[in-house]
Amino acid sequence: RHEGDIAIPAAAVEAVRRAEVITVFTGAGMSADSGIATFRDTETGLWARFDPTEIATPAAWDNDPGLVWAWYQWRARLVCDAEPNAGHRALASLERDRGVFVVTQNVDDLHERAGSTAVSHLHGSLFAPRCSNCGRLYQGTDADPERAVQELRVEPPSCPICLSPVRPGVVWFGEGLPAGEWQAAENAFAFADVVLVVGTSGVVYPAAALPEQALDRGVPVIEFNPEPSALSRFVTHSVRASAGVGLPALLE
Ligand code: BJW
Ligand code: ZN
Repeated sequence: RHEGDIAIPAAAVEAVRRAEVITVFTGAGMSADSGIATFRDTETGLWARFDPTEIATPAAWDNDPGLVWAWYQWRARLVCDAEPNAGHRALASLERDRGVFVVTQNVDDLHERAGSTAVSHLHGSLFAPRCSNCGRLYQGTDADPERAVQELRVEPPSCPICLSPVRPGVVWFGEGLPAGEWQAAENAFAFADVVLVVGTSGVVYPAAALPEQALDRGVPVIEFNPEPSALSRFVTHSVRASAGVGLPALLE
């Protein structure tokens, strides 16, 4: 085997080969091999300046919208400058060959840029800001990522209809998940014959309940994560590999 001799359990390979419906659940670790930092192990760069689990909250937005807006602008810029990795590409080619549904907690667009088309974004998107008051999607182009990188605060743009500040189109703690995306995810898990869990700590609910429900139905769940996660004790197979190595090894 190539890909650095990652050992994929034969039963896992067989479960994927036999499955009619394949559902994939991804978290921040999916994009780590693209150079995008994860949430809960962030020692480096600008991430060290803010705790993402504190800034990704409605309270942070209420207290300091300029800081929160700049932070998301900065992250959007990092994603634009990044490329999908071999793991994203393996999932896209699996969709072309076999069909697969990706349920992602990620707010980046790397699955789509790798070629996946069936993707549900449970926690929203960096690229769909909307009015904080009336909810209207913001189409403006006055985003100035360079400024966000240089300055700590950038005044968010105003809604052209109600003049309220435009907010990032992501789901913060205490907020509900987008209903349509959640419904699609529940269906994808309800019909799955096999589930791949990639690069998530499995601590954020209700998302983390989806693989648990599949396990309760007796569906094999295969985890790809270089470190143990909250889900590791329950999954059927744990592959201790990064997404960019483990997924191509599974699907080669
Ligand atoms: C690699 C790798 C490599 C590294 N390859 N892997 C039940 C019990 C307790 C609390 C709750 C509950 N139900 C709901 C809650 C509250 C809350 C919650 O879950 N809290 C817990 C933390 C305790 N949930 C919510 O508030 C949710 N809403 C909700 O429940 O609404 C209903 C409601 C409303 C009102 C009142 C009550 C209920 C909303 C959750 C929104 C989460 N939002 C964020 C931010 C999004 C915007 C942004 O990006 O800024 O979503 S938080 C953050 O965590 C982000 C992520 O999507 C999410 C999950 O993180 P993820 O992806 O798992 O990343 P990490 O960093 O944690 O893990 C990375 C993993 O990758 C690690 O395991 C690494 O080892 C691994 N890795 N390199 C593969 N190369
Ligand atoms: Zn508005």
